[in-house]
Amino acid sequence: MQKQLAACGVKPQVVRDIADLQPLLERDGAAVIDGPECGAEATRALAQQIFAEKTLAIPDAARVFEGGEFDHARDQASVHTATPAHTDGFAYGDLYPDYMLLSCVHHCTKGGESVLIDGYRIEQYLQAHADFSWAGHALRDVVIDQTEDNMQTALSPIIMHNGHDRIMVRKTLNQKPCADSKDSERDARMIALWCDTIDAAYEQAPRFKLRAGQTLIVDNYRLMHGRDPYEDLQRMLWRVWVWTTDALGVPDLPLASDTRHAVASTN
Ligand SMILES: O=C(O)CCC(=O)C(=O)O
Ligand SMILES: [Fe+2]
Repeated sequence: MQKQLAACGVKPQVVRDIADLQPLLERDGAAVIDGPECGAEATRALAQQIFAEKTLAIPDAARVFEGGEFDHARDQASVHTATPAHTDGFAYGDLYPDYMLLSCVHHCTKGGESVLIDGYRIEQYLQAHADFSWAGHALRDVVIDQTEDNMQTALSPIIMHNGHDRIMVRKTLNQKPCADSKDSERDARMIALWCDTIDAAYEQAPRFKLRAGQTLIVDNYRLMHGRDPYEDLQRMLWRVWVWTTDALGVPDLPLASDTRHAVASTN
């Protein structure tokens, strides 16, 4: 099973031509483009070019250094520890963005490598496992509480269907059984298996360094991303979230590429 776990890590291919991205996004769930400018507006423009008529929303970019500049959970980010694999934008509840871009303005020479984990393969791994199969099969059925503190409510299964062709997986900071769960111990075990398997896959996954001038494009419905610790505080990226026609929906809220507008009281 170790081999199957290692196979959950994704090392994206690097290309120079926008036209090469779409097939790679479909195959691997991610790709890196080298060449286009990496500023805030340039990265939004790149996203618009990639997703073209499928684009529904591309909010302003967010500066990323030690967590997103305006993320509410930024106090939990540290350059000294790894950022574990996660889904972006879950503060928007079930309407999290289906794609995200990270464009690197300044990379660090030591550490800071990126990691991508394929959520579809994590599900398959759990389903195929003699002891964990029950959890692998429960992921699409059991409604849990995936609400980030003070943010948009999300009472939904860890793995969902978007209603047309896309499967959505999610790893948030604080997935827990619903208050009215019929078997909260079982639900907690399922959640722990999901999170622990992702963390174990993270340990074994291939690393890649996002270098200045490179932009990573991630299918945020399929892959979870994280990065290793680093020291150089000048490391800086722009993050751009994208909602396309493949998304479950676009939040009826002001949007940004961070969580500043996802606070529940704005409902
Ligand atoms: O620092 C990184 O490479 C990724 C940070 C991250 O997870 C994000 O900005 O969404
Ligand atoms: Fe992230």
